[in-house]
Amino acid sequence: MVRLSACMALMGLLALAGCSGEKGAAGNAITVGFSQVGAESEWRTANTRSVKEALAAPEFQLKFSDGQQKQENQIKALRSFIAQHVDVIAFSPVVETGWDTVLGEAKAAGIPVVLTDRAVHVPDESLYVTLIGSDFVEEGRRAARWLIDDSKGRNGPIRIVELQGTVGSAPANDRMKGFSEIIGQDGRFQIVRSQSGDFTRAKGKEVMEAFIKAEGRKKIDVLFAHNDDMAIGAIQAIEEAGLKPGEDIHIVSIDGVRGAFEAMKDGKLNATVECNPLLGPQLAALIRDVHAGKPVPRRVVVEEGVFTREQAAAELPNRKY
Ligand code: GYE
Repeated sequence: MVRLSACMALMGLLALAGCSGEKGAAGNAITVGFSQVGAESEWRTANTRSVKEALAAPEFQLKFSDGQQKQENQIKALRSFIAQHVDVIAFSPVVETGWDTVLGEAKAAGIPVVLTDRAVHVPDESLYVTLIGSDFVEEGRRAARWLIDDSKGRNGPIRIVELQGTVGSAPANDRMKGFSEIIGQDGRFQIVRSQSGDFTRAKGKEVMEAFIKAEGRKKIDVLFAHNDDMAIGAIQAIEEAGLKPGEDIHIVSIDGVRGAFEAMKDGKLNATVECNPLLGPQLAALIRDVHAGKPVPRRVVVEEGVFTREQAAAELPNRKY
């Protein structure tokens, strides 16, 4: 009792974070190692902000690492989290494959792994506890359904170019899959070119320039971009080629970031499929439960919608990312 009150006096309100001193300054805080993909898009920076805000002191002690879109950096970060004996590892894997060894090491060290945003392919499902993130296949389907709706009364062939996300990443694989599943049911559509723009504006612009050049005099009717940033880069390329984005080439992308709403307001982007990056609070709740040994659902899906040019001006003030 005496010791407890002395400790509380010493630490003041921080006593809430615990007096054991077991984990140094962080007291009883849950230590979380978070390995982020990078800072490639508006989506990603909003996601990082949300995670950092939700996994804040005194309840959490966050060790944050930016992988700069390289798997080797993420593997190094995970190994360093294991060496530091963090309580929980949370991470957003840049690609789906190649994680078996390092996740095996986390398991051997008794550290639970929570996947956020992107999935992995591992032969042993026990290598992670849960995955919180969007349904990317459904997002691809939504983009395709919007396009079919937008193309009412139009004759084929409707020629589509596709800007894919990072090669081997869950959102690129799944969005491609969902989109072609729906498009494939309508004989008018043809995906004439498809290449990765790595989810960045700069690459989106570069690849779109190459598409326009390669297609020459053949008309590109539609651009499907796996994220808004690549679409925004591509819009520049389209304008520089003397064409009108949103009119000459109809554009649908995914994320629903502020930049996309602004482009829609200007009439240059036709639609965006929402992908919510604000996973922080739900992630914090999952980590709390995992740390407490409570059962958690194997998959937590985020709810999302689709927005068009017509809705952009009214929706913009409500957007949180
Ligand atoms: O769509 C893209 C980001 O994994 C859902 O990654 C995320 C994707 C998002 O770079 O903008």
